Amino acid sequence: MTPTGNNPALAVDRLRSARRLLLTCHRNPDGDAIGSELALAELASAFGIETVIVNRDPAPINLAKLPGVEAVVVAESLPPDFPEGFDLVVTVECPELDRAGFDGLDRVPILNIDHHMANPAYGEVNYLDEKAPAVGEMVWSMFKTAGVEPSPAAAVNTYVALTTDTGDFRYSNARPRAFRAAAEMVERGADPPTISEWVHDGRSEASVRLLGEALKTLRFLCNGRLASLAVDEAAFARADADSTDTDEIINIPRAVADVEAVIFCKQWEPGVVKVSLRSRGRVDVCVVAAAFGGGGHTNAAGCALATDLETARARLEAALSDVLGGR
Ligand SMILES: [Mn+2]
Repeated sequence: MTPTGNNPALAVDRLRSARRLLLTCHRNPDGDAIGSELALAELASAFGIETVIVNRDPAPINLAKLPGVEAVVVAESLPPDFPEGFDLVVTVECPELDRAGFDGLDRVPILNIDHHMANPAYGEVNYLDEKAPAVGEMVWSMFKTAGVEPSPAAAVNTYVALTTDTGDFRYSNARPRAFRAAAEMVERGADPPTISEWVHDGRSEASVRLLGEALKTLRFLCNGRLASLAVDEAAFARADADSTDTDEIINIPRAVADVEAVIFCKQWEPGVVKVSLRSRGRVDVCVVAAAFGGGGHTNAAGCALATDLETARARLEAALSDVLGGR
């Protein structure tokens, strides 16, 4: 039987028995993915386990100051000594294994750590907790379960995970559990003003130029309850931007009064449109993302469509309009 549950002891026990570990996360990593990876690498190291962190895509520039981030390898393929050089793969934030962007990860036993809805428990061991505010908070629990004192760096990295995934404690996952973990992280060395400055005031120039491109495409539907943005390859080129520069843009229309949901369609390579969805309150964008083969959370989800930008945008607008009850 596959051990599965929201039980950090399962994950700690499996991790402890590893000798050399490959750690990875979903493509286009965010603060929760990177912060969780770095903290997990520290926990593994406390167990005497050598860890290699390999991600398919670079982290956004606003995460560049995370302690230990220089150890993260960004590569298009797995290391040359994979699989024989490794006895465990840990995936964080991967609701499906292929979200990591590497083929053949399952040639090594997998420990799957995630808080997305509908993760199918593809690992040998699965530590899954849909109610966790961030995977970083789950990793924090692993330290406590293991009896390993987290360093200030681990406190910083898990706090970054928590603050980014809760939208600075503004989203619906900002429950007492998130604040309890945050208090412990702050007690052990995470400094909220410093981290807020990294996360919000560390943007690239290109991301601001791309915001300008995106805002030119902004339209409101459903009597102002739905907002939609789209950036194509030409817009990325004009802004001299890449996939790491898109992160905060969706939050601008999300902050408009009456807006309940936002669609942001991004095309930085031909034939594939990446879609981010955000909502406020009761609108469940995860259901919409899932209808297009994606997933996520109630208020933040995403999917990818193999089509052109305007077709993808129109399909998502139609789907969200249905959810919101008409254009
Ligand atoms: Mn997360």
